[in-house]
Amino acid sequence: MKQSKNQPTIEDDRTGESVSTLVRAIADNMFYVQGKFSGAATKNDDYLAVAYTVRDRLLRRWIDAVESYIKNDVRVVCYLSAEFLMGPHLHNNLLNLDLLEPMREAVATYDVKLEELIEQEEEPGLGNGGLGRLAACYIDSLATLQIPAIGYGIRYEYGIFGQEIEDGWQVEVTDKWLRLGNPWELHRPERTYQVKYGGYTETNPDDHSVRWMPGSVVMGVAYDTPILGYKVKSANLLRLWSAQAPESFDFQDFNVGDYMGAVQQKMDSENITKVLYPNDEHEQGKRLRLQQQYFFVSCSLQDMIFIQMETANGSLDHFHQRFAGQLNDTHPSIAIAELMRLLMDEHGMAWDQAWNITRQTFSYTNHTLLPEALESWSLPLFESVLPRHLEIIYEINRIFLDKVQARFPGDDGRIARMSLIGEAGEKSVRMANLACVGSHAVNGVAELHTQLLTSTVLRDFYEMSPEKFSNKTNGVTPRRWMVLSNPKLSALITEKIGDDSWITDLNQLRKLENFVDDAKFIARWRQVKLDNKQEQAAYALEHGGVEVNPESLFDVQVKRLHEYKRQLLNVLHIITLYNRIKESPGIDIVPRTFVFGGKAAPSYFMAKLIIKLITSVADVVNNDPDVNGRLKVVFIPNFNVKLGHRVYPMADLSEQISTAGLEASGTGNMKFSMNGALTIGTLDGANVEIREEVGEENFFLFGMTARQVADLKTQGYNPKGFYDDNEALRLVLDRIRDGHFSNGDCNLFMPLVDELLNHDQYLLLADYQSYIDVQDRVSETWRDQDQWTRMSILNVARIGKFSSDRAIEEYCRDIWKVKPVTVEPAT
Ligand code: 26Q
Repeated sequence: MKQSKNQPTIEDDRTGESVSTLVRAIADNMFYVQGKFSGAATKNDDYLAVAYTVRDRLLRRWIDAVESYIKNDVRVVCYLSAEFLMGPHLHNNLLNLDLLEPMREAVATYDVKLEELIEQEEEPGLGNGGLGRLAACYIDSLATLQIPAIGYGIRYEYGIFGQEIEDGWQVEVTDKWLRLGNPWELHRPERTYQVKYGGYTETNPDDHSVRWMPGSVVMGVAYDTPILGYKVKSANLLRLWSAQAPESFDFQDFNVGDYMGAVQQKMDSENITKVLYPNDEHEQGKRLRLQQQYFFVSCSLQDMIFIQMETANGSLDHFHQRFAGQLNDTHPSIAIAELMRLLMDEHGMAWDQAWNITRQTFSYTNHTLLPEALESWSLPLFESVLPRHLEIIYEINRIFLDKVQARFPGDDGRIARMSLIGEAGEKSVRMANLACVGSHAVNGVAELHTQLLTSTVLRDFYEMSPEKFSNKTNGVTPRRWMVLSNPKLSALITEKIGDDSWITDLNQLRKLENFVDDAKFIARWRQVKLDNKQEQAAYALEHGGVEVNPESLFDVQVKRLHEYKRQLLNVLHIITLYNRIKESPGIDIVPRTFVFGGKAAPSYFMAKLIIKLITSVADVVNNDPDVNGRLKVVFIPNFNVKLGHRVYPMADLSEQISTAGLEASGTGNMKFSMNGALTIGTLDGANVEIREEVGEENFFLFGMTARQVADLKTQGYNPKGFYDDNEALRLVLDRIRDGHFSNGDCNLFMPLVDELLNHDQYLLLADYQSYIDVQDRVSETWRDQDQWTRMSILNVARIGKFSSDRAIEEYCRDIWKVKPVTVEPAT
């Protein structure tokens, strides 16, 4: 950073913040926080100085908000989630503070481009994908809607791994996101709690109270990140817990004489928050994962109890009126047993009162349908980590099963299915059952998902208490996923609608329908998309060495790699087109650029092999002279929030092609649509509702329905039959098997071909022809650019429902029973 010329020109009349104060503040932070003169600063120093300048401005609002919440004695939403995939903060905070332009000018006086500083920020990858990103969108909407809320989670030292591609294979590198410092968080050593593990319990024979004698203790310390709403005075809190060894605790109480053992224990305890588990479906229970879950839940509940005691004269009687605790999947569901334990064992409350408070506090969101993905813990493992909680769970179970027995006498099958303890095979603790029993509300994340939940995996619980169940279709924040990542489209929308109120009232996008036949508007809309594509084409060339044609149809699939998401079906289509070209090189074909992105869980062999197939097909297709650039295949390494900002705005076609009935909701589908991409998709998850909203004529539907999938499976599915009967499909699979994409190596992709021909669990072959037919219709539609653009405009105009603001309003109204609180700036 050079010396500032310090010649500010504008005074920002909206915020009252002048450019000259910003310039001054940046210099102060550079000197007093970084300990540098601007002349000696690195780019990261520049970024940090600006970030601290922004943080100072958010702290003010944050303090005002906290004061105002305490004064108003309001109910606070506590969103408990093992993952928060926040994405970079700087750009978002500048947008929310309405400081983008003044800051751009301020850093320009130092000869620095704001975009470079925004790019410099390394994102906190504290989540795997959909579920973690949903938590981040919800935190954004809670703040914007001025709902008092705390996001409670884990401050992983290493977030989701970085993905590199070597020789076409995924290689994982550790994500040391804290390496260069994190200016957005505040360390709160005064907010530290003890978390116990293992050991045994003792019951006092006189009063039956229970004492837990732990085998080890870990300290949890809070790190707070203020979360601003969009152009509002309030701010909320993301409080993440980091594990610390207790100071010399081990020496005195447990390990007298065993110095090495004590040091080992210290290292073990600090391991608890070391790393995020990189799989996005439940993997057979690992001890450390259970320790992580319990760790952040215990810290969070102790924190809530502390807050309540402070503000309610030491009484916990109204705890549930003070807090609404949302369980983001079963990962935090041990909270139900932990709150019982804290209220009874540590605060002397009787069972019935503690149970009433617990049930009225919690509600549970389910994010999956795969029965094998429902979380359960082996009983011996669970008991060795949480012996007291197991006792409490047994007691909850005993009382609960008595009720089931009374409602459905003699229905032993039902009782076995609903038990919190699984008895089939190895005994286990079933977390979804615990979450249902211990919550007053349970929800799915899309209409279809909720229907399937209540009719399959949670059916017994639904029949027992139907009033608890509801649907809350997911949503995403238009601040990050439109305004911040697609400024050109946003500016055009604001100009047409007449103001920017759509940013917090997304249904106003409907007004765009008035211009859908306006030729000038259509041309401008198309030009915005083309500009976005051009920018990304330049980026792809620079970073991936691939030359792509911005005029081609950008066909994009970005999401975690999973067989059920069917990236492989997309590849089958690419090879089908390739085969058509090889068959007759002169064929008239719509030029397409296929873009893939997504990480595979490191232990998921098939998913990694699919990545290798994509990159191998890319090598062949991109370099074949017959293809002559008409098809391009690009795999973007390390897809994350930051890359999402680039990818969604450039897409023409959004691939949402999971086997019907398996994708709970999807949220990428919403981001694409908001940015004017058309969807090719199955009737799965939120696709169903997106199609309903945008109109079936503006959505490319293909494939079997969830019902047809279930029926075909019960009839007995024979994938070979589809192979035998379909020549084009046969040619595609033969080309893969014969080593066409692996330099003649016939073994490399054999596991994929074998799976498709012999099992095809996700019914790719059954949906193949329908997919190809609709892809052909996509190409035909593309040839009429005006028609395509009209469909694109209508997608955006009708996507309002999928704002996370709508989703959060529904949670507030139906589940949390909370209302906004307007924050008055303190005087
Ligand atoms: C559990 C136990 C042990 C290790 C890992 C896990 C684990 C971690 C992450 C299990 C599941 C996840 C993440 C699941 C997820 O992201 N689900 C997605 O949630 C989105 C938001 O609701 C939906 O849109 C997607 O459809 C759903 O797949």
